[in-house]
Formats: sequence, structure tokens, C-alpha cells
Amino acid sequence: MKALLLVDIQNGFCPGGNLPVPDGDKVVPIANRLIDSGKYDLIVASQDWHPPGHGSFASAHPGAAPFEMGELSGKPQMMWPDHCIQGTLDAELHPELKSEEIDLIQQKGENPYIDSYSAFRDNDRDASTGLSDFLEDQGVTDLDVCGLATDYCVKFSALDALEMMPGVRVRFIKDASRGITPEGVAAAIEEMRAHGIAIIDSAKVLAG
Ligand code: VGL
Ligand code: ZN
Repeated sequence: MKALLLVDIQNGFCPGGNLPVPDGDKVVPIANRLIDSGKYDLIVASQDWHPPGHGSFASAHPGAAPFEMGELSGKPQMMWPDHCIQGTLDAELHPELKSEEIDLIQQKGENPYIDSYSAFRDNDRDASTGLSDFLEDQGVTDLDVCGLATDYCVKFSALDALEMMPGVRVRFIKDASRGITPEGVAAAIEEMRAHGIAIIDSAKVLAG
């Protein structure tokens, strides 16, 4: 059973959004080709879904500026611009993404006191979203992960997939993903590779 996980392909992470990832929108046509490829039995997506005033927002911390390290619930936390607020256009999946083909949309990041980069659990590795149980119940043996942003939500999701679903083969689709910084992307790819995640391009999926 092969599944595709599309991470946070939302307006907020595309140019014009509140936390734009450089060229974030470029993943959309590639994701659509993967969706249409017929290579996947199951397609799931994650959606960053923050309440207003979420504790990861710099605006929730007097004196904090976006893209600095701050603190949330006593732990180091990157201070982000307000983004992907529940019910806003910024939080919607990209309008050109073939969302009608998505079997499940897993929302995350609702708890204001802890951030959740991973689609599977919060940054404390504490509260699970239920996505790993869902994929295991569906009998998933192979999971391909791509989307936004490689150095945050994609990386944490891929690593958690490996750890929380032992035996599932996990691959990262590089050209169907974009990151916030080039250094962050390079480090994330090395970390994923070191954990046994295969780094591939969409062409490999389409040819497979
Ligand atoms: C993300 C920062 C904050 C992501 C989400 O989707 O990579 N990054 N929230
Ligand atoms: Zn977020």
C-alpha cells in the first residue's frame, strides 16, 4: 500500500502568503503530477492550522521579532510571523492543488502552547495527531513525503513517519519540496538521509 503525504502546501507558505517559502508555489504542478500518476493508493495532506495568537507567533510575545529564537512554554521556539490562522485564506491549501483527490487532510498546530511541525505529533513528541494510526490501519507500507517547508514541517514529518511507523519505507521527494533557507534544506536532507530516508525526485516515482 503506497501513500503520498503532501505537507502544508498552503497559501501561507507560498509567495504572497504570510510565511512565504521561496518558490513554494513551484511544488504545486509537481504535486499534481504525483497525485495524477496513479502510483499511490492513498493521498493525504497536512494543513498548518493555528488559532489566532498562537504561541509560535512573534506577535504573541512582547518585544519578539519574527525569525528570532524565543521561548514557548519554557522551551526554545522560533518566532514566526502570524501564519495559517484557522479559517483564513492564508491557511487554505493552494487553490491549484488537486485537493479533490486528497483522501485525508490532517490539521495540526491547534494547541497555542506548543508548535507542531510534524504532521504526526507536536514538537514535544507528546500529543499524536492520529495520522500514523490512520496510515497503519490502511496498511501503508511505503510513504513518500514532500511539500513545504523542507527544513521544518517536511523534515519533521518524514522523521516521525520513520519512527512512529516501524517497517514503513519512507522517501523524500526533493523537487516536490521547497525550504525556508538553503542551509536549512541541505542540513535537513542530510539528516533525513542519515536516518534511512531515500532522497528521490518525482521522475523516479513517475517512472516507477
Ligand atoms: C512551518 C514554520 C511554522 C512549515 C509551519 O510548514 O514548515 N514552518 N509553521
Ligand atoms: Zn506554523
